[in-house]
Formats: sequence, structure tokens, C-alpha cells
Amino acid sequence: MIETLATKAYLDQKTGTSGLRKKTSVFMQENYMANWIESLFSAMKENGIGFDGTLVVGGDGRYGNELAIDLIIKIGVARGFKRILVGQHGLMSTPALSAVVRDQKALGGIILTASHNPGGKNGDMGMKFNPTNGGPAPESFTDIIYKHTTQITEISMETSARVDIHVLGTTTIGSTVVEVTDPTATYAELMQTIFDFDAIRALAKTAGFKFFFDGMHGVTGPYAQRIFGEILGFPSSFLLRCDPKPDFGGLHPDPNLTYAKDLVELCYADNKVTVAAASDGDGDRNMILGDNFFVTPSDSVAVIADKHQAIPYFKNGLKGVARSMPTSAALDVVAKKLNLEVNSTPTGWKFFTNLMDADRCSICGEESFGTSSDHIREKDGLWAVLAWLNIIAVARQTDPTVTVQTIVESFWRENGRNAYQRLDYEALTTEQGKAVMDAAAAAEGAVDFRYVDPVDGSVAEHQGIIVPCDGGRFVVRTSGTGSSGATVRVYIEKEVAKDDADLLKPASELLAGMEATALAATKLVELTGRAEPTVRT
Ligand code: VG1
Ligand code: CO
Repeated sequence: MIETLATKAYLDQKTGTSGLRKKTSVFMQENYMANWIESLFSAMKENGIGFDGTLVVGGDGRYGNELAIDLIIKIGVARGFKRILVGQHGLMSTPALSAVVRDQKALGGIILTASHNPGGKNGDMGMKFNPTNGGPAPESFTDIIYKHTTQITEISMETSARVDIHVLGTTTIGSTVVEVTDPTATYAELMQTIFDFDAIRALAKTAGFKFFFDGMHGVTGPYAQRIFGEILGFPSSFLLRCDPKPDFGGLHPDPNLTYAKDLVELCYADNKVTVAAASDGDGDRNMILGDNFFVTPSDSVAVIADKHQAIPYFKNGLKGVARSMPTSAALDVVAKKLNLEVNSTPTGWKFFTNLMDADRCSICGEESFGTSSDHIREKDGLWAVLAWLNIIAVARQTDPTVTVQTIVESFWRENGRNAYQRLDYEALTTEQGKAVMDAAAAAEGAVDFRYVDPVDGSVAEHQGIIVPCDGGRFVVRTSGTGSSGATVRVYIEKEVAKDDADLLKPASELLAGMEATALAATKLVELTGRAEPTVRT
């Protein structure tokens, strides 16, 4: 029976960089999730998307996801969706959901995740909508959702709807078919059409080749076991923390030098690791490491673009490349060499998808461990790992001594290097965040980054402060994905010429002087009382 319940609007359901993200306790307030879901469906109706098609649903498995899926089914059936496709156990990585939405020509999909933010009762939750192109909804659409969240007075639900999302199969409720599907199938097939799996399989068999993957108890575990383990033949004992947990085992599922510490230590001890990689809670981020070596995400996307010919999907060349503004200009160097269009966009994946839909971008990346291509419309953690394995596999066919480190260092020797560091100051007060931004804006030569979308002319203002410094630059911006207070990010970058004697020095050494200048100019220590950043990458 469809019941209509009265509800009260919440006024804080505005979408940030990547969906609605809040503390789990906020989501657990009465009707908080149901209000947003009903408002999303009202926005789909208002926008002409309607319900006569498929809605894909999945998440990173964090606490609260099952409750959200139950509500999506109940409210979705009341709206009369033709089909609701749910990942088994409620799981589906962000890139896999993007792939499934595109493959099924769905109306859209809902991803239940707060990405790399911790989960559990005391952690975060999130909800995000991706329309039919499989990419994050543009602001013009999320503004309509937000409008409905502020005006909502009632919610309609098919309260009797019950679906066991742990069991594969279909259930018909009213006019809706709810289908529980294997969340890895479409994605695993897609990856095999992109990469040279035979070459990677041969690599897996090479004596002494050690590949470690850390799933951080997020959603990529089952994908890693299927693709790296079953299909490619890497030993499953090297697939670490590949069982998804509702609280990520108490970890912060963010693949960087601070939060993926165990994996980093493995690579910096005498373990003869050849390649190591990690992904975040929802599977869209990646970190690439070699033996005693860390690849900055800015270098990673540039190397993948430079060596794209090794990857079968790119055999006809690249249409263009793009990076977020705070990402280093290493990719621009490659674009120049290959004579490609390169765009520098604001932070957040939604700015890349417009370029991709217009066939102007094949590979793109962000300094925040996000890399992907136009095979989907999200960043893709395992795609990046497979790209590296593919590049190494092909390079080793002619030179068996190639490693992650030799690839990156020869890239620098050929193209020069953009030495790079990012400092994050998490959990500041909103006032402290604002004060730092004001100080940055007042620094000499500061520019407030404004983006005009080259495809549709839409404008995004105040996307970060760029300050020239010591022949390079630093950038300061506040995070749009935090769930409370403010997080300030400082990005420092300087070019090192290919014949410079300092070329291979650690970035921290190369940028120490600039870091001091950036901290002084933004008055960071004085305004926040923080002697050290929370995270340094
Ligand atoms: C961060 C990153 C940004 C990324 C976003 C979503 O945003 O800096 O590059 O696109 O997270 O990633 P912010 O606004 O906190 O700096 V994910 O893996 O959370 O979807
Ligand atoms: Co993520």
C-alpha cells in the first residue's frame, strides 16, 4: 500500500563538491534520508527525466547504506520506476555505477557514499545522484533537488516493499521490478575491453613480480579479487583488506601517505614490492607506489597520458586531456608535446564530464588521487591501477628492468618535473578557514580562480586562490566535501628543469622554502594554531 507521510523540511541538504555528505548522525534524523530521496525524485520529474526506465542503486557498504536502499526502493516504487537495479549487498563502486548507468542506458543512479571519509555511527554518510551520462549531476540539477528539500511537506512510500539485497534475483512490487545484480560483472567486462589483459597476465606470472593492493575495507575489495585475483592471476594473499566493512575497520579509507600507512610502510621496507596500490571507500581514488617510491597523482595522470599508446582503448590517440586547477602542470607538458587540447578546471569531477561528452577529453586527473578516462564519467581507482600495470607490462616486453620509479624518473628526464606537495589542515573552524582564505587573497599577485566552461559557457567563481611564489605557485582552497567545520588545502608546485642537478631530490626538500613562504603569506600557523598539517602528500 502506498502511504503518504507528513514531513518537515531540513534546510541543510545542499550538495557539495560531490553529493550530500554529512555526519551519519545527521542522516539518521527523522526522515532526513527520505526527504532527500523524495526531493531527488521530484527534481527528476521536474527536469523531465521521469521514472519510465531504470534507476541504479549502490554504495560503498558503509553504515546506513542498507537503510538508505530500503527507503529508495519504498519511495521509488511509489513513484513508479520501471526498474530499480541494486548491487548485491548494496555494494557498487562509484566508477562501476557510472559504467552500469551508461551500459543500461538508465535514467540515472544513486551512489551511497561519503567516499574517503570514515564511516560507521560516528563517521560520515553521503548520497549522490548521477544522471544518464553516468557522471555527477551538474549544479543546475542539484540546485533543483535542493529547492525541493527546502519545500518538502510529504513523502509517499510503498511501505510493504521488502527486498533482500543480499540475494541475487528479481522481485516485482507494484509496477516496479527490483533486480539485485552482481556489482562487479559489467565493470570487470568493461576493463577487459580497455586494457591489454594478456600482457598483464604475463606480468603476473613473471618471477619475483610483487603486486600489492589495499582495498582499505572499502568497496573495491570484491572488484580487486575478481579482476586482479581471478581474471589476471595475481596471488590473492597480496590483496589486502579486500573485505568491505560498514566502518572500514575503523580506518580512514583514503589512499594517501598518511591514511594508507600500512601499505606505504610495506613499500618502504625491504620487501621488493614491484607495484603497490590502494583505493578509497567508494573506489574512485587510487594511490600508486613502487619499491621505495611514491607517484604523485599529478605525475601519474601525466605518465598515463604520455604512455597512452600501450593501452588498447587509446589506440586511435587522445581527444584531449584535462586536470583540475590545483593539479600540477605535468599533464600540460605532455599535452603540448602531443599537440592536444588541455583544460584546467575547478576541483570536482563534474567539470570534466562536460568536456568528455563533447569529445574533447580522453584522460583527466586531479591531484587528490583521482584519475580516469572517458570510458565512464567518474574517476576510477582500479582503472588507474590497471593503466599502470598495462604500461609496465608493455614496457617490460622490451626492457625487463623497468619499474614504477624508472618510468617516472625517465619521464622527468625527458619532460622536466613539476615538484609538488599538498598540505591539508582538517577540522578547522569555519571562521579559521575563512580567515586563511582572506589572508591568501590579500597576498601579492593573488588571483581568484574563475572557470568558464568551454563547452556550455557556464561560470564557476571562487574556485581557489593562486599565488605566484619563487618561480612556481601555491594554491589555497577550502574543501567542499567535509562534513563539518572547514578543511583548508595548500598546494605547492614548482618546475624543475630536466637537466637540473636537483631533478631527483625529494619534493619536500625542493619545496621547503616555498612552503615557508606559503604558510607565512596565509598566516596559517598564526590563524589556526596548527604547527603541522593533518595530512601531507
Ligand atoms: C576532494 C578533492 C577533489 C575530489 C573530491 C571528491 O574535494 O580535493 O579533487 O574531486 O574530494 O572526491 P574537496 O572539495 O574536499 O577538496 V571523492 O573520492 O570524495 O568522490
Ligand atoms: Co571517492
